[in-house]
Amino acid sequence: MAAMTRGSSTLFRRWLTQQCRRRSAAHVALRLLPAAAAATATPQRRWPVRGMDYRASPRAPLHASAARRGPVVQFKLSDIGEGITEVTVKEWYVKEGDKVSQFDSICEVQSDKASVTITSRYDGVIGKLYYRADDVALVGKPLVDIDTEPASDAIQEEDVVETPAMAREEHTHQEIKGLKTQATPAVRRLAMENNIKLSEVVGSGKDGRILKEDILNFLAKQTGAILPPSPFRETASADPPPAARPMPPPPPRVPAGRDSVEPLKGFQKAMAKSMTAALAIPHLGLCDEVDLGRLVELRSELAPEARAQGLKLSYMPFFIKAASLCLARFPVLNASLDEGCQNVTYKASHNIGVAMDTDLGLLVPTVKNVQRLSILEVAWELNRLQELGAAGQLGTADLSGGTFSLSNIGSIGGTYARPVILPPEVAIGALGRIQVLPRFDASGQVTRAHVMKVSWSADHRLVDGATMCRFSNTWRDFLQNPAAMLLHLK
Ligand code: CAO
Repeated sequence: MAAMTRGSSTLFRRWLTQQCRRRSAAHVALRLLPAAAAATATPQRRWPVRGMDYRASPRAPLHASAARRGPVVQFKLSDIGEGITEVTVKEWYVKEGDKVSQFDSICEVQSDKASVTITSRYDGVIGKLYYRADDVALVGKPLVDIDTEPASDAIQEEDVVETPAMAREEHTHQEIKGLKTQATPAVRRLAMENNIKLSEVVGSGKDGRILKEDILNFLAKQTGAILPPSPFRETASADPPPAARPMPPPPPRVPAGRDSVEPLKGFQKAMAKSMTAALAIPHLGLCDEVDLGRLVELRSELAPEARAQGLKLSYMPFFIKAASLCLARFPVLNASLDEGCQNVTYKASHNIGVAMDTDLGLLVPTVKNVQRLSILEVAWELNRLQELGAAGQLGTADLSGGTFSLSNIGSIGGTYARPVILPPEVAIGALGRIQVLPRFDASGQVTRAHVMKVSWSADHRLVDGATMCRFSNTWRDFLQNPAAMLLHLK
């Protein structure tokens, strides 16, 4: 345990977070944290029906203390901007009768552009929840009632505070017993789910900020949790062959013998919209294969060093950096075309979108300004985006501004793909699975090669096949001889 690397601690954190999030975590807490269990295992968690005044229901005694409180504030979902008129309520962090303080997370909502945490502006007790999880909430309509404490600020008509996922670090805080305790909504939610008082946790972040790690360490100390086996340790000694990720089969959603109709929501709706727009682009396709033998060797040399720094170094950072070096030579692939096909904008930044398979569906967060980043910096950024993606916390800042995209379908197992361009970008590459295959070397001998197929799509209104092919050749050459990239790094 003492020798635990930051890498394995990241995995541990992820594992422990998942454990905490799962409904069965109530049982873990039940066994190890009796107080927490009492709160989480209460079987009466019934959601109010939309439009129904719950205080008129038999559960009204929950609010018996309301008479001693200040007025009831009706939070309305305020304008989130970007023309968003509706959002999906992904998760409630509170239930009726819960006490909340200012800046406590109320719920997570998801538009077709980003996930947003709604936080409280008042101290008080949660009254009516107007939606269930997964309902569509409308901008300008009530979201939740709060029976405020008399000292709370003046009541306003429209009073939802929304915090874009990426702005959380800077803007969220919580007052506890006169001390300013800083923590992100996700951290406070984790604490809340496990009945941990933030005031009892020592923050190891900047200015005493409480990090997720602090909560998990606190929880681990209380529960005596044992570190799960670390995949990093398992593969550390061997030369790890790149392996496809095991994916659990999706849960069956259609009851046998009956069709079911569901509205498209959130990111799925966004995918439908952007892919329909992509149909207007005449796609040019080009495929090639890359022998990644040297890169496989180089990565296995560098991975332990990266791991020691708490970083997972996959092949992606090399693919991304090589693409950026090529975009510098072929700027037309890092451009966009206006609607009337009158003007081309050549983008200064190489913001490389990475197709990511998440529980929320396909997301394409972008690694920004790759032209200025080292391979290690790209890896850090990718690790950060993957962690946010896994936690369903990618915000607008990370999901917008892409200028070129890569889709590593090979990490799941595909060989070829026909990637669809994400407008307003003009090109995308899909990377297949690295396979060990026989190939001839320069002297005609059959050798064991690490072959990856790459499939490019480009907007044929702007990019011709010859340019796409030259770009692909250059990218391939960088990856077949990764040391050559050194010459171009700043
Ligand atoms: N061939 C073989 N193995 C590969 C591989 C490939 N092309 N790409 C990655 N791997 C290996 C990695 O090296 C890693 O193995 P180790 O643990 O031994 O290092 C393992 O697969 C898992 O990698 P990863 O997926 O965690 O990390 P990554 O940086 O390679 O990829 C990401 C990140 C976000 C691209 C990937 O997780 C993902 O989501 N891929 C799916 C993309 C997708 O859905 N595309 C379709 C879009 S169109 O609908």
